[in-house]
Amino acid sequence: MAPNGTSAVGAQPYTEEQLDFCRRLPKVERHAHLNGSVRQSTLQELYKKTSEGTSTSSAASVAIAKGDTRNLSEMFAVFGVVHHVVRGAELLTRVTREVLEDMSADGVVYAELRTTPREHQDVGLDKRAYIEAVLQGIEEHRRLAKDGVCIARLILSIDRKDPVTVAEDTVNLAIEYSNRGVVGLDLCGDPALGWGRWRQDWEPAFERGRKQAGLKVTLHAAEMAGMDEEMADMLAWGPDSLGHVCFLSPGEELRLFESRTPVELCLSSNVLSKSVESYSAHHFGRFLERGHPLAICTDDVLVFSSPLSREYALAMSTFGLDEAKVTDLARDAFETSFLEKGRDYNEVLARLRAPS
Ligand code: 6MZ
Repeated sequence: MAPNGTSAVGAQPYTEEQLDFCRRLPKVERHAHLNGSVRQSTLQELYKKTSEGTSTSSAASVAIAKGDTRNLSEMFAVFGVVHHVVRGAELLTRVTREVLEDMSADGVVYAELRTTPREHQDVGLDKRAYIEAVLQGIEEHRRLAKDGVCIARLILSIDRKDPVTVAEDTVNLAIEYSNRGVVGLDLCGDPALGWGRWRQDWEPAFERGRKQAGLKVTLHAAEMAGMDEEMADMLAWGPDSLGHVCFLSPGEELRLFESRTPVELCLSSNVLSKSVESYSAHHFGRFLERGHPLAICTDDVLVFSSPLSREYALAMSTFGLDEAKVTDLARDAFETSFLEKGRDYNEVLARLRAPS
């Protein structure tokens, strides 16, 4: 047995018992993109109503399974399919509520949803109304949930492909909504389109959000090879959390370990988008062995068809974790979260600590 309850087991399919245990385990989701987490049946339903006719092939094409030849950059096209039909306040509220219902049914007790505020000009929705609609979905879920609430907070994403003016707008909105459910800022999007802009564009924007409103900052980092310089700059600045970190040189990985910056690790997303060769080769193993603060996350459940319980079960079987270790992982994930101290925090903590 290696430290922390791991063992050098290769990728094994999880058992029904493991999956069942992981479903019942109260969990925390820290990295879920709203439009990447839309319910598949809702997407199909919305496509049936479009002028493209009754074909649902566009909706079906968003799912990436084993053997899919699309690489990470090609994969980003799937979000356009979702953005094409999830338009207007009513739909944004509905999909947010459904995402939280699905998470709650999967045993998620706290979620940080992230989304990129967009204008939907065709239906007269501006970015402020976009955020309001998503917050409304969170509120509706809380009010209507029959089988347990998934408490949620919002993180506003800045897409790497957008000009810095868009980033500044997003920071302004995050500051404005910082006492109404927005807890942080994120840097996301296709890394191939927007790397090399950290110091000039992104760092000043995130710094302002942090200084003016105490917003937390999470960054998609090292999602493709050759991003060492950006990673070094990010670490020197000191984000609150980092997502993916698939392509770290040994030196950067060591610096990350030393910084103790929490990481959000998305096993299926990384394997299916071919950033990582296999589950057993996933850097999760090294981070776990090191005792580094981490949260297992889904990224885009619509695209990778793997809810959080399944991600836990995959980690459990691949890395030989026992139930006690997996329970610790779920609790430790909460330690890395952006949820402010208070009533919700205490409620989540109590649910995570309740005997299963
Ligand atoms: C980087 C990702 C991502 O914002 O419209 N997104 N960015 N890496 C990933 N890993 C595969 N998965 C999703 O959700 C969709 C947006 O999230 C980002 C992309 O910018 C995508 O357009 P929202 O709710």
